Amino acid sequence: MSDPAPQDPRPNAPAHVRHARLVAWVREIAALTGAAEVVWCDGSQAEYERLCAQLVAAGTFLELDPQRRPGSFLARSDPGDVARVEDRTFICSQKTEDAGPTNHWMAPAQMRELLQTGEQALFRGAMRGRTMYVVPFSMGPLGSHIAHIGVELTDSAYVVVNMRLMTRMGRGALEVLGADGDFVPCVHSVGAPLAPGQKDVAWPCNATKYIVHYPETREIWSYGSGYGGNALLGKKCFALRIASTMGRQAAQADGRGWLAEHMLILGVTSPAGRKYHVAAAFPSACGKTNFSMMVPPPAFKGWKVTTVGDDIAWIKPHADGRLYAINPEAGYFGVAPGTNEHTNPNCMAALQRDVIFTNVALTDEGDVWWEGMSETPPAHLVDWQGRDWTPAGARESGENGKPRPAAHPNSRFTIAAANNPVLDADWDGAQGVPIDAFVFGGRRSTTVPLVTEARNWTEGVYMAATMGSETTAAAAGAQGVVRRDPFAMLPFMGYHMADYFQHWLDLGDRLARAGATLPRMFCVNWFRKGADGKFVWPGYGENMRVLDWVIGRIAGAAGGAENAFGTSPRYEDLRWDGLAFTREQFARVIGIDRSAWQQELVLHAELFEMLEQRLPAELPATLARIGLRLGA
Ligand code: SAT
Ligand code: MN
Repeated sequence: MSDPAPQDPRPNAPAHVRHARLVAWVREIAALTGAAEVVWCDGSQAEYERLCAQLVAAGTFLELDPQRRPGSFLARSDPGDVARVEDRTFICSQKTEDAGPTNHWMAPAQMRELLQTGEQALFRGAMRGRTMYVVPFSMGPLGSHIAHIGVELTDSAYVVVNMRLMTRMGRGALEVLGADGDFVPCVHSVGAPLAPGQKDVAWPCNATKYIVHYPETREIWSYGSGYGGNALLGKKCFALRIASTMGRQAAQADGRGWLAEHMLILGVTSPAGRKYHVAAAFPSACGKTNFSMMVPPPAFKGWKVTTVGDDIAWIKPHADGRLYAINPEAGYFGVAPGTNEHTNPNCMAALQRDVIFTNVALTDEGDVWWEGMSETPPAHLVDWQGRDWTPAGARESGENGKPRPAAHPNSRFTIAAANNPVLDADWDGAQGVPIDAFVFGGRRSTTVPLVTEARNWTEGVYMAATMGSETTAAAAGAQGVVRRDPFAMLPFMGYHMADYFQHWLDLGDRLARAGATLPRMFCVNWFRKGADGKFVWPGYGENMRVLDWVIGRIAGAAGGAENAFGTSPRYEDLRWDGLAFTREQFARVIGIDRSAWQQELVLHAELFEMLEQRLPAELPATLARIGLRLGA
């Protein structure tokens, strides 16, 4: 007689879980990771409050003063776990060429050995002494034909409460899944098992980190980090890396497919009540949240900007031939530093209650502060690492002539979309909203003009594909370095970047041939600097002037002048009422410096060379045309 199977200490799935495959997978991962307990999350408010209280008791959360910031908490991460880790992010397609030269790749079998199957596999026993939470979630409105379901298994209660704000999480998602629906399995461990009696730390994590995607089998495995996009697996891992591959694969079935993009979606309504929808791609920490919640300046009385999404868009062609977008998320994980009553008053209002802050500073009154929240910092703070902080001390201990920041530059807030005072009425609609324009923007202190419209879809794809941006604190590594960031998707592409360009070109081509009106394409840059090192363009609410021109172009009402790359406004083509901005200043944000652009085109060519094997011929052809027009 063989030994009886060891008693499974973990309770069974609750009665309402009807999905046998899901239950079997949960058991399998619980066994692999050695989790002490399995908890199925229902997504209720009571559950959220219970977990927050538990995080307070564990020292992960500090409750903020309920008079000043009700329902809100501050978490301080491990100092080594503060941003996405791009060099630890892998696309494990069967063939290395399918991941392409912009991604890190490892053979799936080798990665599985490392993570799951090998004797020393990282996930083996990774959750010992911890609870494994089962977190079912919907990316997109529950039941929308554009939405998809995921289930994250995680040993971090911090992740669970963030997922509750960021996604449609819990019973509703399970109901959509039914008895045999498809879901993307997401396994997450902070990689810090606890021995019996071992005391936990406030922010468990592991120096070894792996953020792993298997695009063919649509699986996500994340190890070692508890932070943001590394750990909230619905966000970059699913909604961008896996979803981008799903959208392209769908093209093989229906000839069109769909797009998963690093884009905000906003509605803009004119005083006459005409509403337009704009989807805009910017790299991380380049102002997507601010743009999506923008308050038009007083001169634009009667104009309204409303938020559909602040970070990610899933975009599908509709029966009417137009592209419709949903926001797959249900909350915002935004950058705190720089957010204030001027840069984003709507966000400041949204942050008044029910917020999870991570790595911002704590005031003596039990509230939060970050660089840029007010001009003068409070006289005393506790910084993001829990140390005393004063302005004088910060100056002394600073680096490169800059005071030591009280909040980490990539400190974040997590809020439900429902907190947003300018949430778009259609943000949760199953059909999505029809897109009138795509905007692509990078952070460039030189070279790229304030705004340029592409003359056609191919030129728009070219603009997006060759976009460059200076790196920010959203990812670990050097900051302020210009790199090519095609479509702001460089860190988020699930397959070969050149195949992605082809997917965009094909989609436009098919829709145009079916007689559809395609969205117009624009390239913007809010970040040109003057000789004094200061931004020339005032940005924020004043970006309404650019948005107004974009809408004017769609409506056929706004003028412009052609340059080598497309059409840009002349001074007289923008509205200037209520803003003192001279022709000279305008020339500095719109001008095209021929030699800087000749340099820029060399960088475009370098990108194309890297992607050469699969690069659509239209792109180098467009490059050559621009070179000619520029007189290169
Ligand atoms: O950490 S996240 O990836 O969620 C934020 C960002 O980089 O955009
Ligand atoms: Mn982002």
